[in-house]
Amino acid sequence: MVYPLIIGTAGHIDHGKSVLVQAITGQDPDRLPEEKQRGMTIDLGFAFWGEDVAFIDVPGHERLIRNMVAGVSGIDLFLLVIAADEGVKPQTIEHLQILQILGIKEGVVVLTKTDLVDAQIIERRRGEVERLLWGTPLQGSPILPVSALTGQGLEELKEVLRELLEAREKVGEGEIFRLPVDRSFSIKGFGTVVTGTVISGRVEVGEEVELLPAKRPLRIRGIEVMGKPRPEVRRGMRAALNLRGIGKEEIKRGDSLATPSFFQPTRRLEGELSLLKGFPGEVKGGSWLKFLTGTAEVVGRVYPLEGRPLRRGQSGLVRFNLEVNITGALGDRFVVRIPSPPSTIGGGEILDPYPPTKRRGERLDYLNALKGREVPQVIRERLLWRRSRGATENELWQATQLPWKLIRVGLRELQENGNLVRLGEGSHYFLTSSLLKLKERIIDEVKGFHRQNPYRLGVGEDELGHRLRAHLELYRKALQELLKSGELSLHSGRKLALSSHHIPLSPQEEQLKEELEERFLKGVFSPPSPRELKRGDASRLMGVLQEMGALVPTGHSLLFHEKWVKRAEELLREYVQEKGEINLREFKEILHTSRRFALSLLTYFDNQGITRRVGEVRRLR
Ligand SMILES: Nc1nc2c(ncn2[C@@H]2O[C@H](COP(=O)(O)OP(=O)(O)OP(=O)(O)O)[C@@H](O)[C@H]2O)c(=O)[nH]1
Ligand SMILES: [Mg+2]
Repeated sequence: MVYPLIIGTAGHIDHGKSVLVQAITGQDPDRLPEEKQRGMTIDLGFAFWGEDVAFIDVPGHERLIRNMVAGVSGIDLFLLVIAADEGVKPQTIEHLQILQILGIKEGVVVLTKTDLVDAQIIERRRGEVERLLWGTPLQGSPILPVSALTGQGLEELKEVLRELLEAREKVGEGEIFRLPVDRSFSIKGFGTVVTGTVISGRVEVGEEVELLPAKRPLRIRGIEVMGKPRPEVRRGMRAALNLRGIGKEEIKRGDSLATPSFFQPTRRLEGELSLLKGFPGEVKGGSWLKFLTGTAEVVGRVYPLEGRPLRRGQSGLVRFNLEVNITGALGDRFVVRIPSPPSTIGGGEILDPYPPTKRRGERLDYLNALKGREVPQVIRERLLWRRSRGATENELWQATQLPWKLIRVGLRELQENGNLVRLGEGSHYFLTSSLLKLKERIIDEVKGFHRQNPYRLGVGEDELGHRLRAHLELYRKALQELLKSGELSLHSGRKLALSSHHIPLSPQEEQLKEELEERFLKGVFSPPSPRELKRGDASRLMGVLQEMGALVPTGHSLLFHEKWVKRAEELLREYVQEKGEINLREFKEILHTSRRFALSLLTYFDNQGITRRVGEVRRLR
């Protein structure tokens, strides 16, 4: 089958678009009774031309621009219709601008109703149209005189359209399925049907899709393309999808169907806005606008990001804060309009559909990288912003919406240049500079800790990690490097200290400390009472001994030397392994000590998870 293509009409009201579509296809695109009665198009009309071409017919009325934009988003060729008797009119110009903004460059201009004018006028109109197109990407498009009434010129027009269709390149599919809905209706005994043009990816009958921005899962019951049932539909095709489990009023123009869980609903987005040359005003921070993308139209405020208002003919990076959620992706085109006088003032391309809440200067580098599709630069900027939190390949893909393959290539390039570190079984990426920064921050924090706690050995590893809020993998990597290089040391109790750090003790204090330790060593399982010792310097030095792990606080405000705690544990284990359990009296007897000391140690072992208390006895865990 030839690749299906879509031709969209454009042009001023009553200039003969619908009649021309009917003359070409034999089908009347005006389907609503009201349209037939009033002789004007209100909503989008559709007609098939042979096996593989569809026409989307749009209304020309200035108040129906929204429908026009919805119709021509996703078309392959335009058919700009200008009545030869009237010539170029306001919506001729506006529709032309919208085609330009949406990036639709290929198509045909038809001078229609030629039966109403003489040859001289036709030539004058041709000159007018050439001037209109001059300097736009549409310059050089064929201009064909036709009369839908007499059929004059119709064959030539069809011929030119066929040639253009054949020359169209088949575009790549893209990874993610997306279809902006342009119509929703229900058919008796069939359920809800929506129509639209697939703008990326593909989908099959039976597949699950997600309704956006509602984020509701739906299943595809049936697919029709060009009026015929088909098992699947791909990018570029117009399709009617029969959906399971939803009423027609729950899905409307402006919604999208997509591969589940890739897109997020968003009301804040950033992109590049270009203003038309004819726009007399300026766009300042906070200006209200109508924002049209795909088949959606919403109201919102715009904020230029480069610190100056935008004027006619200018382009700049902007943020939109919309009133309601929409679905947007990198590369989606949008049109902006103002309500009074109602007119299109410009448009552009969405770059980041999910910017952070705050507008920061550093965002510009990121947006510019996205604009140029400089993949490694985009990844770098993104990771720079993520800092020590890093990102996975998947997160980068969803956040930037660049093709998966390009992200992979970009990551590899950055890694080969030494700009990236890949951690956690290779799934998490960080900038090398983030690792260096984190190492500096760790050193600073440890230094600060020493300054504030001179008599402590160091800061707890987990406590510091928590405070720094770094990704665990990166934190581990940073510590590992700092310990390896000898800048940091790890002490008992997983305490981190500068290797150069030592607790500042005078020779007298040092001696007193040794004496204290000696007393605890000599005490064995009957250590001295800390309360008695806690006088003057002794109290601080006992703190130092605890800090160093020499003294262990057990239960009931007692301290034992670390050596004897270990020994007590050994004796306890031996006993319990033989007897199955131990009670306080038995433990006291093995240790040759008092009830109070034995109980303190048992409580400690309970708390350490070594023993478990069962009634009057302890067992090993
Ligand atoms: N004489 C003559 N009249 C035509 C020709 N084509 C269209 N008309 C008439 O022009 C009027 C408008 O035609 P439509 O095709 O409905 O115009 P349209 O551009 O679709 O209008 P909207 O959809 O409302 O924007 C109708 O009364 C047609 O009969 C033509 O080639 N010759
Ligand atoms: Mg019409």
